Amino acid sequence: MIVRPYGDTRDDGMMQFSFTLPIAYSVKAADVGKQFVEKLGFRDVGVAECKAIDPEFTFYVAYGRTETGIDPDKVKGDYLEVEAMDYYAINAFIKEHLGRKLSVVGAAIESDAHTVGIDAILNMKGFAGNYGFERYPEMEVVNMGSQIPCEQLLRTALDRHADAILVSQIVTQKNIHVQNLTKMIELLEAEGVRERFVLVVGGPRINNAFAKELGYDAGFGLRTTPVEVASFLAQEVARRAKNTAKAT
Ligand code: B12
Repeated sequence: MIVRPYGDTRDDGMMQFSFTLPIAYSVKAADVGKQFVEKLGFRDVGVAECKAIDPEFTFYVAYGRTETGIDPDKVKGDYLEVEAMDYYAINAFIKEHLGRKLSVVGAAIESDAHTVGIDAILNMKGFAGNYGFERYPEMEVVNMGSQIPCEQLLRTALDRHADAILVSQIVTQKNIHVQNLTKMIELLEAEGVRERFVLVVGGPRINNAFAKELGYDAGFGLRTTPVEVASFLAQEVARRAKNTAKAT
């Protein structure tokens, strides 16, 4: 079924925009913004806000109508599909299927100094009303913080016999995250230990398809909660343990 943006009534196609143009505010600034949105193909355009934010920049809030719709069922992608479990179910699952603690080492790697994302997943207090991994009795967690060289992260993961390595990348300017994330993969491969770990990356501009492309096992984006990541890890580590047991 095709759906369209909803403003006031179903299928009215109304959308709101906010953007900045590098022009000084003047009497014609509102028209410049309006015509810009019309050029994008929107009808019934209105400019609700038009303000100088600097002598050479004008900020806009505008709205407009589109005829374009989308069929959500036709959207295909590489999404991470994991059975959702809660905190209690995850701990019980690890106990039953692994019979030992699930060990995790995480860090924001290389130049990235942002700790809040990785803390949201690992710290006891967690994120959005969701306990972080340190609170899980069936998990063993090392949170190394930020600006951790890949070599140091790998060394710790090997020393701790970790099941999973969690990498955070927040800064994406000039594709620095691609360089850092590729470095981690290349290091794991060069050391011959890539298959030893479930390798996960997260950050506001990460998604599962992108993570897979780079050679990671899973990727998590904006507003990820610890329980989503823990559900994936518990199931994936248990699946690998079962395969190893079968093979031996
Ligand atoms: C706080 C902050 C800082 C603090 C960080 C302090 C700290 N101890 O972390 C300081 C001041 C140090 C900082 C510095 C810089 N920052 Co800064 N910072 C922010 C800010 C305001 C908030 C980030 C944050 O804490 N978000 C809250 C957390 C909970 O969200 P999150 O990080 O997205 O994490 C969630 C998910 O992404 C995911 N996730 C994240 N990591 C992981 C890992 C795993 C394994 C998993 C599963 C999930 C996961 O789960 C988390 C919970 O849902 C953002 C803007 C913003 N509003 O987002 C800019 C922002 C991230 N910073 C930015 C920049 C550019 C910088 C600097 C380069 C600025 C400069 N020129 O010096 C430096 C970089 C320094 C460096 N070497 O990295 C840009 C990045 C732009 C880009 N695309 O590259 C942003 C977006 C601001 C902006 N709009 O320009 N920053």
